[in-house]
Amino acid sequence: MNAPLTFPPEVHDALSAGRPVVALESTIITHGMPWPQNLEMARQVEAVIRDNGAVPATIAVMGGRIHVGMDDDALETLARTPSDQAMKLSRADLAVCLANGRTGATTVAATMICAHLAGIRVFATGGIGGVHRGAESSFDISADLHELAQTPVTVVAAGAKAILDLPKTWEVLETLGVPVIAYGQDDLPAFWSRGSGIRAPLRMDNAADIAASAAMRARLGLKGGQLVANPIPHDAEIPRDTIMPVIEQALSEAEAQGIAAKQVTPFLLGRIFDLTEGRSLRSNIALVLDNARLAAEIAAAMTR
Ligand code: PSU
Ligand code: MN
Repeated sequence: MNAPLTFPPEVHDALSAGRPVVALESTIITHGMPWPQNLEMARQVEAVIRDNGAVPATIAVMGGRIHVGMDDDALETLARTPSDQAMKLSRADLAVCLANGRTGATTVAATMICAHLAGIRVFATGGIGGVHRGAESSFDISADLHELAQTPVTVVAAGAKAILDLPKTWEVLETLGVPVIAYGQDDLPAFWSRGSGIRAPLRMDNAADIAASAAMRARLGLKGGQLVANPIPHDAEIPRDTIMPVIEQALSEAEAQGIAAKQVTPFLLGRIFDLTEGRSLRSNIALVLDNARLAAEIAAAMTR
């Protein structure tokens, strides 16, 4: 394979020396959070990974290349790019974006593909995409789920975003053979809230166990990755009773305005930000930072 990958020296050196590297996505920067908090989040997340002994590699497509790691200027340029000027890339459109020399931000699915091409085994984000409410008529199921089933990267997230139909999302992951591992508790987390009332199929309490199960999947020749569902830190949590009515309102506005396909998730996150006067964004940033810390620990355990 001869994929068009570009690495900053720090990432290149860490990968060749077998030191821990954590991949980060860029759709959360261009489509998931407003300027300038998106840039602050992107910088903080990289700092947390460094503080925990790993090298961060934020992934995006620019100038016909997959950038696996970006310097601060590139990060700022991407964070300032209006969401309608960056493609929101998944498996379906990654190659098109590269071939046409366009700018693209990678979702969970596309980031997993790029991380795997680069030899990175762990990736931290906020929440994965999943089965949208009403999927029984819209058929809107994120390609993130199928990517977890086929690309061997461990994804650390605060579960799936609570705007989704969480029970259906977990059912699909089970069908696809993806290990869904709650970290440090029995309940699956629900993004802004620590609990969901749904018991996790698997639970682990330390990074070494997560690293060992990824290694065992490889020994068994099993395709696909793992989802580590890490609950949001206590002090940043929004209780379910508080966030659910807000989600319901955002969902009904999306339906009334005919929002569909790739616009759904960014629209809902934006409305929930407005309706909570920014609280949802502060929580989202806090959970991403904690996921980055855990991902760095897992990456370190994988190199041992
Ligand atoms: N995590 C966040 N905010 C986000 C995302 C993740 O905290 O915006 C992005 C990821 O890139 C994920 C995407 O892959 O949302 C899901 O989009 P969709 O539902 O259209 O598949
Ligand atoms: Mn979708």
